[in-house]
Amino acid sequence: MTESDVIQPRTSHPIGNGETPTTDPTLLGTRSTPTHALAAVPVEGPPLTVDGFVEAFLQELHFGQGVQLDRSTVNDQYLALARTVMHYMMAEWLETGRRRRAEPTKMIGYLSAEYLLGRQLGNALLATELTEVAEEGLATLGIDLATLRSQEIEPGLGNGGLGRLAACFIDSLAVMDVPCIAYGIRYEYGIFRQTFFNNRQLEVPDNWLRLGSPWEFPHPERAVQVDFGGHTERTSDENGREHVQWVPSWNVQGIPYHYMVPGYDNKAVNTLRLWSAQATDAFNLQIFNSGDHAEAVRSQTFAENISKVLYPEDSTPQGRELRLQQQYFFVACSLHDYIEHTLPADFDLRKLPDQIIWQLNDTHPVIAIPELMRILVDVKGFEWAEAWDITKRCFAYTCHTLLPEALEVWPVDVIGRLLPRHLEIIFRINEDFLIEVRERFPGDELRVRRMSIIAEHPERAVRMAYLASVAATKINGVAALHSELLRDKVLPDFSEMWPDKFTNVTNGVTPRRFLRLANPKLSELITEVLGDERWVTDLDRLSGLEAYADDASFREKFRQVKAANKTRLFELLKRRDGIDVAPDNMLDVMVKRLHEYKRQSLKLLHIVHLYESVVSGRRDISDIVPRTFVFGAKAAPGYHMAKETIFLINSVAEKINSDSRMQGRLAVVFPANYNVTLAERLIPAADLSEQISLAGKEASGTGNMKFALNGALTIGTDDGANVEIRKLVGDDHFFLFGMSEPEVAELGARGYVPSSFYEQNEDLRRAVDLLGSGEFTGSNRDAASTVVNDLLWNDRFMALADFQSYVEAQARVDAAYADTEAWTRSAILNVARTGFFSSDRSMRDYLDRIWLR
Ligand code: 26W
Repeated sequence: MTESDVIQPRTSHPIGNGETPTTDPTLLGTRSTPTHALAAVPVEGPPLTVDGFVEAFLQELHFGQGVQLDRSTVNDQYLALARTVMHYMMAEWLETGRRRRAEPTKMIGYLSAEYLLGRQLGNALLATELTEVAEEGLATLGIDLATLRSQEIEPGLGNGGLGRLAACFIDSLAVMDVPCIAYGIRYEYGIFRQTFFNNRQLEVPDNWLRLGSPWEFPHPERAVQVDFGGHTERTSDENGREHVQWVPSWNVQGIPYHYMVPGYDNKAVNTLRLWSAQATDAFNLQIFNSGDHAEAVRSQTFAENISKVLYPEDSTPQGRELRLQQQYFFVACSLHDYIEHTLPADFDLRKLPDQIIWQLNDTHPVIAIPELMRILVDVKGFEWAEAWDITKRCFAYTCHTLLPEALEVWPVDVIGRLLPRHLEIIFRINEDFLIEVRERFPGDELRVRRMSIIAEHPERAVRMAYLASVAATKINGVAALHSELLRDKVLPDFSEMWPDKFTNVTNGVTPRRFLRLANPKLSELITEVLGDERWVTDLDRLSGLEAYADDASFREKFRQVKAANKTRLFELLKRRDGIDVAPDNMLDVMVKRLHEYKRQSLKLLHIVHLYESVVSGRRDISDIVPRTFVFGAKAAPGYHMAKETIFLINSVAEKINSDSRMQGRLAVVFPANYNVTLAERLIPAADLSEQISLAGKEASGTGNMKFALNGALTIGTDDGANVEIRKLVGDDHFFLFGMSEPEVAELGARGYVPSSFYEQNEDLRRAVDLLGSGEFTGSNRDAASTVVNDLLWNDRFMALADFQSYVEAQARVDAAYADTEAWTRSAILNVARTGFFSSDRSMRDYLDRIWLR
């Protein structure tokens, strides 16, 4: 039974017996709600002084939280502090809105199903330049700012790279004062909290709202009704023109929650608008009046399920109907919000492409394309051709993957059941498109079949990436190599047809969160030598550090910063996970989602190889350069191989860490629940960054950028943005290993046989054998067999083929690390040469290559 079956049979038209389902007056009257006759009153935040701050804070505590200082909990204080800081941002938020309404320019509508925001308080304090004032002011009350900061539960409304990228991008747009509304879903439960039990991953629901959510403003009066299900009806008008009416069978409403997205030092604050699903009153009432109270409550739950939980799948869409409901839900709310509430009432929609560009963050919001067509044709009365001409200029599409299994495909019957009108529109778009293909390539029916938006096998399904490609003005990949492969291997037919649609924008990361906030000590050092803080919004200025790489006293200071960051991390790991970390080891870090293509198992093989070489007596422990290997990774709950890999890593860690022969010179730590908050502590402390995906599989990576910017050296393949990092920092300051993408393709074509690598490489054989022997898994061989057998007999991502090269590169790392001065020099050059990876630069590229074209 699907979710929609639950209510459909009982109440076929719960909102009004086939009438146009847009009649709920509480939902639609928002345009008349504001009383524009009133004059705006100037808004000013509290004074930027310690006294002013303390007064504002106490006001919030007393009148916002309703508690006296001596009775207040840490949570009361945190909430009051958050609200206080927001008062300082508020004037700028309101002013930004006023300014934008007064001089409307083209804006960005960023559509993303995920925003992995991380904690808000630190960033808000930074944006308002209140950090010191707050620290001092709170201290006068006997409150420690750091304690309040750690009270915040981060909103984990994303899975990994794609969601974090969205958060970095909206930060940069605010910093650059570019008008943008970012739209998404206010999941009640974000990415699950990971715990370990008997070395296995357990998932705990992430109830991030449970202690209150001070950063959001709900606007129930701006609710939007979203329809689902039902059928379509056709009528002809007096001119013989056909009109289609969608008669849906159920609906929900979307309540917008507004979040401020502050800039930096520029008085601009943008808006993030996340939608929460609720049952509509009409919907509830009808069932309630029929006397079935239990059913009324049940249907309410049903509606609210839509924004209940983030799907924890990363790269492997499950094709679940609820996921499509989520996608349509937030996209329909967002388009409606913009067209009906943001544009002036008399706006001429033919000019829509001059006013907005909708950026599709992967295929998750692609249903927006037929939705805009539906609005224009069915609701606003446009002719198809004109509507299509408008729609085509309103969307741009970013692809974030190369894995075929990550490309979303929706079965035709699922879309037909949930969104019958949209399915018709998709068919019509496809029909017209295929006519175009036939005109361009007469007689090439094979090509027509290849390019069709509708796949016929294994079942009839809509290829969302193709729909996006047909409609979008621009299609971009997220790193140079990725964009090339996207053009030539994933969408070759489309790039042949429309070469100009394809472009690249290499990803970036926000220097505010990932350098200035996460690494205050390095920031201070940078500011000291560059003379000012302009680098925070102009990251190319980091090149000014080049000269200091040769300055011995600067190198010493740089090392002190790294050492202090390690201490800070180790204190956290002790407190958070009870983990003890040897203070002087090289810190070798691999943090990212657990996925076969990212090859955590390759790193595990290297660790086991080192361990084996010591316990077998082939190497003396004193010859090992002391290292602590850190893993951080969540596995999708249904991803068996990934979960088995986590189990193996934990098992290996347990064994190695308790083996006194290692003398602490070889240690493996795997703190549970890697998230943005932990990343902010881990990355600044790292010496070595592991970016070891099989070439041609990681679209870009953004963790790689964060590490380099914080002065870690990278060991990596020629994949994703690693390619660009290596070019910029130079071969001498980057440890390259592994096959290149063409070599991978060639080996694949020849026929890859992993066991032949196993047989020919003694170190590899010994490592694999030890891993499979049960040595690490309580003599239970089977416990390791899923991963080990896969490596030996399948190894889709060629870990065994790259093993030798990886081990050799790791030996170069050891040698390089032994020369402290040279290592530090390389680390400094990594910082100095990676200013390019600011997300501010990415945003400029989007503006130049996509949004303002
Ligand atoms: C469940 C369906 C699904 C499919 C794909 C969910 C999520 C995805 C994303 C495309 C996964 C993702 O986060 N991709 C990452 O995007 C980053 C930002 O561009 C890149 O840096 C990473 O290389 C890419 O894996």
